[in-house]
Amino acid sequence: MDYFFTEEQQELQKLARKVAREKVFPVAAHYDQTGEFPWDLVKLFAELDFFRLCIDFDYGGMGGGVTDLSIVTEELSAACGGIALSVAGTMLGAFPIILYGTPQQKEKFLPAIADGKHLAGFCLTEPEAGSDAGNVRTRAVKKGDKYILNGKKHFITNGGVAKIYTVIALTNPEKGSRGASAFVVESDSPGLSIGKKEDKMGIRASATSEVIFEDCEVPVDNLLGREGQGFAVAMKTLDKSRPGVAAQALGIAQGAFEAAVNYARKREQFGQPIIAFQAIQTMLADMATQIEAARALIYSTAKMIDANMKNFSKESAMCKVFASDVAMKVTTDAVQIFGGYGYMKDYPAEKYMRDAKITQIYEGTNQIQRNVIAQRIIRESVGF
Ligand code: COS
Repeated sequence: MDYFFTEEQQELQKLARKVAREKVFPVAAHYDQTGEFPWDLVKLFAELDFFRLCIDFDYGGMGGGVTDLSIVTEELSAACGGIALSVAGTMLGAFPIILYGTPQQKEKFLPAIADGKHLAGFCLTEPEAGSDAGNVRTRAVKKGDKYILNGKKHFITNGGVAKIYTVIALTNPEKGSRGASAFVVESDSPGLSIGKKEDKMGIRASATSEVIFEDCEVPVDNLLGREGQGFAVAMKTLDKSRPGVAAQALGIAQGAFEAAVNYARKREQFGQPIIAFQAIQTMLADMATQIEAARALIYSTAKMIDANMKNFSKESAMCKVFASDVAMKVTTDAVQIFGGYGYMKDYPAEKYMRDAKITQIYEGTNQIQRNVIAQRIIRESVGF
């Protein structure tokens, strides 16, 4: 199907697809097994300008938007959802600066992110604040020209490999989520340390760690937006990043689908390739249809976001929920088509299935996404 990408976007898609096939897929199993961080590929993605896509021209970027990021994320995820996250996770960490930074803050932090020299991470989640994001406990107390941060963030994508963290902390705990504020915290700030690195089911090439603040000193100039605006910063960031998670899920589904088609062509049973059997054909037809429906939702939403649509919480949540559920179903069916081989690590199918699972969970579980969608429906519904 044609999603009316610009010429530049079509070129970007071609480039990302070539890199995914030639450079990412051949090493995907290695990074999955070792859990090492793919620094060599990060360097390559930087050279290919993937980190510049969503950043303004003024700050070393290419002035693109969610569509461009989704194109690259989809293509890279078809080869490895974990490796793709080095770019998408950095954009999640950078969105608060892009959305709320002053020109001075953007000038200070964005060019190095655009160059791919500094990765970024978004620090919202805490042990007691997962779905209930308003329940963060990390404190930020203003002392002279610094804020002093204390608390622990966990499950942080790019934790331990990022140089720039955008952090949500309470400046006024009595006000709950209305007392939260957002900060840019550099990894070498006094009092910042990296805790446990998680050993995960999937997306194992992506670093996920605790980020700990113990009397961590942050210059007052690093406050993003106003004091008390932190929850809004977090929610607006997630609205913008969730189509990217959907694109990751879409890529994972596409990769699993293509692997299943190839396998079904080659695998012979009862004297013929299993793709000749209607039972397999029906599964493949359903997989392809679901993938295309997810793609249509993601790229139409991405276009609306890039056209400066005012509020897109609902559409963004719809992309995430739909594409990640599709990814789970498609990758599970891909394992089924591979049969016993699908369960073995010698073939790529089981990795796609493991990688798909997180897309139903992170950046807001699919249960939370449905709440977001329902709240919007209730607010918007006018009846006949
Ligand atoms: N944009 C701007 N502001 C928003 C917003 C959005 N998309 N969503 C909510 N807000 C504002 C509300 O308007 C409200 O403002 P006021 O206090 O001024 O009225 C405030 O934020 C609180 O909103 P609400 O009462 O809806 O918040 P809840 O505590 O009920 O939580 C959910 C809302 C569940 C949607 C939110 O906590 C969430 O998204 N949770 C999932 C978090 C997540 O994705 N975690 C993954 C980790 S990040 S990788």
